[in-house]
Amino acid sequence: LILENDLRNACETEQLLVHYQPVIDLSTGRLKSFEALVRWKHPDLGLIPPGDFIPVAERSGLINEIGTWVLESACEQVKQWHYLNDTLGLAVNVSIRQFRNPQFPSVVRDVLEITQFPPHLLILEITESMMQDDYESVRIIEEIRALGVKLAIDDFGTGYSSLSKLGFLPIDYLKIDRSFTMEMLTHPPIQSIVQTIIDMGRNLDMELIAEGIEEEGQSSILAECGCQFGQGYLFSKPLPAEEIETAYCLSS
Ligand code: G
Ligand code: G
Ligand code: MN
Ligand code: NA
Repeated sequence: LILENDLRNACETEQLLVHYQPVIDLSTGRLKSFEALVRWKHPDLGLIPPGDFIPVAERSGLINEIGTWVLESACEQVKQWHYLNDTLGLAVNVSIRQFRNPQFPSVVRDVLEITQFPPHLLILEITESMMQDDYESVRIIEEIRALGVKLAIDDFGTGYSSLSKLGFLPIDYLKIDRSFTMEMLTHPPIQSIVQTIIDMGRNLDMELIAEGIEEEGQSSILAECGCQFGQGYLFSKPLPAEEIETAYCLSS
């Protein structure tokens, strides 16, 4: 059982760290970007996955502090890697409580300024349920876009939202949820749905990223269907920065 106080202590004693999962161009095999994924290195329990503590962070409001820390750490890290590859993008997950914080656009602006991270290489991942077309959401999205930062819809196809919102909100990337990737080879109707998501995204000038690619066959069929980018264990699991540097020759 994870308690708010343990998590607060983890933030203060620097027990959080960021792992990075590469995103690959499926047609060329080129490295496009990294997704930052937070972990908690607990002194007794070992590495705790975000699914076990992000909900606690959301309930307690600590997610604002944790989210800002992840954003700044990851921008700082990838900025270092830009000395060797200055086209590398960075995707950071944003939870609803961060996104709905009226201060959020200025937090992002401050982090970009402090780290000197190029805004057009930063992708903020939100989920379908956060895409509301109320005045406040539209304002936040427009302020973020005005900074030059990109937006992605994470886990696309699994949440509850009406498709019409995609036509009103300026979104750059759709991330196809890994449940589709995993079943598309064995269930023909799932492959049809994936093709439809890809076609819709492309018709709306969005770029597609498939998640959870574990097999070569999934990668090639996604590329054939017109999905440009992908991530998953076939390429790499999320790794600590030092291991990324070795695997992708990013240490100077
Ligand atoms: O890496 P892993 O599969 O355990 O991640 C599980 C989930 O935790 C992911 O779906 C991701 O959305 C979420 N997550 C990972 N890192 C962060 C983060 O820095 N902030 C938020 N809000 N969610 C994260
Ligand atoms: O919700 P979000 O897409 O941010 O979650 C990403 C999560 O998916 C991470 O926790 C990561 O560890 C996990 N993940 C990444 N690639 C794969 C994969 O190929 N297979 C499985 N099962 N999980 C993956
Ligand atoms: Mn994500
Ligand atoms: Na996802």
